[in-house]
Amino acid sequence: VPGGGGAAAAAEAEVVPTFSSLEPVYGDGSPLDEARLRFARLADKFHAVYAARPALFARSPGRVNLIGEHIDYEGYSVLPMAIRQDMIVAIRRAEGKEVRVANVDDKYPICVYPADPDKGVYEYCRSKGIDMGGPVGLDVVVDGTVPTGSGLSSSAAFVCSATIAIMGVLEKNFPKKEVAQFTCQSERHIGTQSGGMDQAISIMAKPGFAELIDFNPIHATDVQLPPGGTFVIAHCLAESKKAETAATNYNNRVVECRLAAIVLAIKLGMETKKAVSSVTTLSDVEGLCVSFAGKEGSSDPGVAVKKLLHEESYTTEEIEKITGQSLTSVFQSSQTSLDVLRAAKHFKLFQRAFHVYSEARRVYAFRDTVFTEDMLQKLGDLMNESHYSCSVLYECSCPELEELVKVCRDNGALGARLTGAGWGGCAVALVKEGIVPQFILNLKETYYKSRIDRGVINQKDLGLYVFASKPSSGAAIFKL
Ligand code: NG1
Ligand code: MG
Repeated sequence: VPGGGGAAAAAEAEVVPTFSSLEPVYGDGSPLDEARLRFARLADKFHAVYAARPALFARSPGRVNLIGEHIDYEGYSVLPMAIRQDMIVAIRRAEGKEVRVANVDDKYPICVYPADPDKGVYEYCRSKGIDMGGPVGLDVVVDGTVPTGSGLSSSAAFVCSATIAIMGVLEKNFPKKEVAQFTCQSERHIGTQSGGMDQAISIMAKPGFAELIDFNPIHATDVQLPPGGTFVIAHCLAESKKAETAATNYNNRVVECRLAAIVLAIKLGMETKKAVSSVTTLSDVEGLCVSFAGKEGSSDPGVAVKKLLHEESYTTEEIEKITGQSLTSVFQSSQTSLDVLRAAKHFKLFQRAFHVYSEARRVYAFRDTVFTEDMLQKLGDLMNESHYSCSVLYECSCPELEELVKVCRDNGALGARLTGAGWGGCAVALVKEGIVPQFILNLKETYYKSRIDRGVINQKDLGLYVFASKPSSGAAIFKL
């Protein structure tokens, strides 16, 4: 479009916004008074701990992924939306070279760390040749409302709000997509081989929209949500400890997907050495799979998976015969992958690859579902198919999530699925607007009541674990 290039380029260069009041972020129907109180409490705590006013505040939201699970790290687009629950941060530059972090909730003690000039904003600036001087000391207080270990990305809310707060103190700002990229790398320092969905949506979200997030390069496209439907988020109350279980759960799947991609590449005629050295994700071999499927009159890469991989688990020996070298040498540059190999007995290449290719297609089907009579049911069906695939092929569900998803469907949800990494955490259900209050009441009765009776959670906290959510806005800095 003539002249459109300018607007597109401007959107690409858009930096993290700075606001002088809370309205632009919290004025979207969420109670502004509550937000004001929260920020006031944060500033009070800051004053109590450091005897000073913070220089500025920052905020970044959690997210719920509507569809597209465990495919971001395979290079495929996903469809999350930001939620109201977030992390807010108060910060100022301090004397010395220490970072002190307190929480409004006294249950978290103050932590003190040396300022690390090798990570986060510093790492990014060095890669760009931007002179940052040495690391600076920081005083910080945080307040988070995203439940942890819930698949709602409390982690991205934490990493992104902290990062932009530090950017604010250092008086630096960068295009949102760059921030999304380097906050993703920052989070990998805890040892998970994460994709970039969570940081991308936390930084780039717009109120009122879900976003289709593409990778390589990161790009967000607004997606209008269906009229008449509401997404209800419900926690199954099993907490997923992602960092602790990385070698058998999350990182294990990343390794299995890479192995599936390498084996497919070799079976599709790529030279063995080249496959091992150049193929890292299933999206790398999609083109080969689609050409193969073409001969069968299909365009579905899943056809190649069905024909070329077997359903029984692969042993290390069998894969090494195909790759012509030991798996420890294939993954030698990645300690977290070597940890996976040590913990794994076998590899389910067929199931993982089939999930990834089919889930990638469901994301586009979800986005392309047109607003007709039966649209909500079609979206619900896609969510149900996604859950089945996560549960049976990707095996990232758990008994509590299975029970909760069933309870959602039994109580009228058009579709329900686990969301986020899984192995605990939340489900998301698509519910007709008119029945939302009754639906939530029913969930409380059928799923949560017995757990309150058993003391798993407190009655007064129930609102934290089951709620309807509208798409919230993305990260922002506040100079109030
Ligand atoms: P959770 O566990 O919900 O934060 C993780 C990954 C995502 C994505 C999903 C599964 C991190 C930080 N995030 O999300 O990138 O792969 O699992 O779709 O590890
Ligand atoms: Mg996370």
